[in-house]
Amino acid sequence: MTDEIIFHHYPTSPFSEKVRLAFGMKGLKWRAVVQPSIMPKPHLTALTGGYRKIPVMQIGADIYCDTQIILSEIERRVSDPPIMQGGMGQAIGFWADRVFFQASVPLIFGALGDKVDPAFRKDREALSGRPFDVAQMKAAVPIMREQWRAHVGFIDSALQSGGGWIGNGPGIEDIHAHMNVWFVANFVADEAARLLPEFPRVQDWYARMNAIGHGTPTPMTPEEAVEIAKASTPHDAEHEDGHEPNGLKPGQAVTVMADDYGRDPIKGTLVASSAHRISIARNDPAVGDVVVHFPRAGFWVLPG
Ligand SMILES: N[C@@H](CCC(=O)N[C@@H](CS)C(=O)NCC(=O)O)C(=O)O
Repeated sequence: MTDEIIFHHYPTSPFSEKVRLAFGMKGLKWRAVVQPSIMPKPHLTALTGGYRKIPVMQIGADIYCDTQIILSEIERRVSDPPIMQGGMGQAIGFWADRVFFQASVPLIFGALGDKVDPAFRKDREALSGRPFDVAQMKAAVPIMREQWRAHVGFIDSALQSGGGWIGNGPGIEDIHAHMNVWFVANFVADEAARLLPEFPRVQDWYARMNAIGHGTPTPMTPEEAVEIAKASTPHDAEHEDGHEPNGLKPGQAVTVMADDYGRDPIKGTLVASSAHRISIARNDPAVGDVVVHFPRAGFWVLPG
């Protein structure tokens, strides 16, 4: 029961689509908790300690924030079939999540223009710390269209080496590369219809990726997810990393925050750390004792 994968997401979230595809590649059963796409998200932030982004994976009282750590945890728990065989899979995620994503966002919201809900705009201004300027995004569409095309061109080059997948088989490289194509194709289909036909190999790969599906989700309410955390005990044991560059040690109070947007600080006590992961313990009356796991790349860890 406590090993059940609980996935906090919403259907239109492109970052969630990465993980849903990983569930599909591994044929997994999972529980789907739909969270709001704007604040407040009281059940989610009680579990995470303030991290508000989507998706979040929960297994009992262990909470995994960010697709980087979620994908590696899925691979660690369910190794068959493997989806992380290539060495640079996670690094490709940085390309997809940052520079490629930054070309997709104005392409989408520039096209949607005034149809974007004012409450959503306000929320995204708070998330990014910048104005959600639809006119500016609209003006940027021609430039971003060229950028987006060039990034799809990278996918096409990767597919040229044969095999039909970016890495050795369907895997994490494909999952990361797929995200922005899916995002644009789902929100501004005419833009995808304009740009993708130049790349028939990408179109073919995109259709095969979509056919992988999402495994088998069954719904769960946010309230139920919180109750499961409360009734469970986190699994991670304390582990001191002798290579911590700044000497962080288990038992120390730390604050973890994303380095890009949604930089809400999450406070806790260090349980374990490595080059790839930091795990912090926290207690909240609503959820009891939980351990929250973050990646290291793309997150800052501050003492105190
Ligand atoms: N680095 C994060 C990025 C996640 C992210 O930006 N998610 C978007 C949704 S796809 C988000 O949280 N937007 C704000 C929100 O949904 O409240 C990851 O890889 O999980």
